[in-house]
Amino acid sequence: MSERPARADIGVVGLAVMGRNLVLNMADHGYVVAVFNRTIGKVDEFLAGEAAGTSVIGAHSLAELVATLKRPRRILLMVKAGPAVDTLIDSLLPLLEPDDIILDGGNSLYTDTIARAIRLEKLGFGYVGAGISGGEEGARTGPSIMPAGTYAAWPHVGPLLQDIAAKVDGVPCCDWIGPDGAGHYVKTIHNGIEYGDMQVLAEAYDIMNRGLRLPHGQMANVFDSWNQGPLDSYLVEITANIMRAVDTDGEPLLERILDRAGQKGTGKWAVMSSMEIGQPTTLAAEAVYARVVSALLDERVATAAKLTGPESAIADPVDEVISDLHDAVYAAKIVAYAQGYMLLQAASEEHEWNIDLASISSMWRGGCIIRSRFLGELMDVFAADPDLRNVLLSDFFADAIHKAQPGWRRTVARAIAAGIPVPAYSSALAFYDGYRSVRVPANLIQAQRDYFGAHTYERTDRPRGEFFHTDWE
Ligand code: NBP
Repeated sequence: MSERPARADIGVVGLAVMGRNLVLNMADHGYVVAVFNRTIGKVDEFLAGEAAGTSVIGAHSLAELVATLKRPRRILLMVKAGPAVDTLIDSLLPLLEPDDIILDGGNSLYTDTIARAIRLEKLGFGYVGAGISGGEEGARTGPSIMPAGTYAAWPHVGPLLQDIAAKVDGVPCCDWIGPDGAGHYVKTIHNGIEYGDMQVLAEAYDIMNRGLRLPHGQMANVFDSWNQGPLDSYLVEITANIMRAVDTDGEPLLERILDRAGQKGTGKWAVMSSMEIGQPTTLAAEAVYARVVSALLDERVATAAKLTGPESAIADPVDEVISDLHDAVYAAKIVAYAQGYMLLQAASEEHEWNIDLASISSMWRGGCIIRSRFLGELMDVFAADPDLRNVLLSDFFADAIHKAQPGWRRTVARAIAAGIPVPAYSSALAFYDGYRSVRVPANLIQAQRDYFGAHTYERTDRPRGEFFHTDWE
């Protein structure tokens, strides 16, 4: 391919599922996109296939890609997160000029993005770490995009990103989030919440399937009915569809799928960050651990023959169990978001990102995997009170969780009695009960720590900050 005039609006590097679909989305919106992929054959395949007849321009080298770009050059990396991003940055920098902008749309670890943004800004380039959610379909038709980094780059990349993003009530699910790694951090927390949402629905399926022995069509109807109310969301919608899907012999496909959940690490990153920052993101953690337990498939099968428990049957009337289950799902979901937003707030303060939670909620209303009616309500709550310290303290969600509480508790009790694990519902409830407790048994923990390690303790009858030690022996 010979050198071409600089007429491309943006360059995209990486033509796997996300890159290809984002490029087609950009082309649909009238942008001229130049593309490059490490395995060059994929460039030609793409141009001859899905991109045939579009304005997409192929490049067989990074130099050729750069030569096609209008200034300031904008290059979106859509490659596997990790060293590939640094390799590409190192290869691109000698080809670029100050004020050119590199965007990383992959699932990069936010601390990597912080380091890259600092490095590139020092060299005079713009760097944008943009979390993108919505999977293959979202990339093609409109994802949720969470960009952050060099603010001076925003006027050059914002209109394009907002054009290709999903829209809810005409508002793009994409807005500027803040400095350096804030966008990738927000995407990480999005994924932590997504893990929780998925686990909450998986537990509902387990209770209906193993506890109530409901046929799959009936379970699909339950999810459909939930999708008409406060649980209205993409994940509930696709769960109903999954319940209805059948294999070639007409039997439910779901039961043929190995119960061994995969993970690519973003849920784990959310939980690791919660540990580092000191926020109780317990539901996401339980969701990650539930996947880890699921992956111990061979061990579980061997253990099942040895360790006994109750018959996993729930004898209560089906309507009552389903109604309570709805409330457990709703309450656990509220806790999942409350915890996710607590972590966002704490990280925002620690990194001085100044993250706007109403804006984040707005961006998550469409395009992404956790899109839902619920996020519109969260947006309203934070728009009404930007200083709200916790989702649970808003009148709307406090009222909702109070109403859901009896059914939530009955669901946890039923599941425990039937030996069906409900780590999401029960850890959410444990958090709720702990978070609303004036006194928790940490006084004993402090006494034990002082006993064996002379770690000292504060007293209830003395000012905070005064420390005491007892000679316990
Ligand atoms: P993958 O994450 O599977 O990455 C494949 C792409 O990375 C290919 O273009 C590959 O080139 C390129 N690549 C690799 Br691998 N190593 C490279 C290197 N050293 N130098 C240059 N290119 C390299 O693609 P994806 O699923 O489209 O995801 C792209 C990014 O978006 C990832 O960070 C992912 O985590 C994120 N993301 C994915 C989804 C999703 O639903 N899949 C959703 C949201 C975000 P090759 O063709 O030569 O191997």
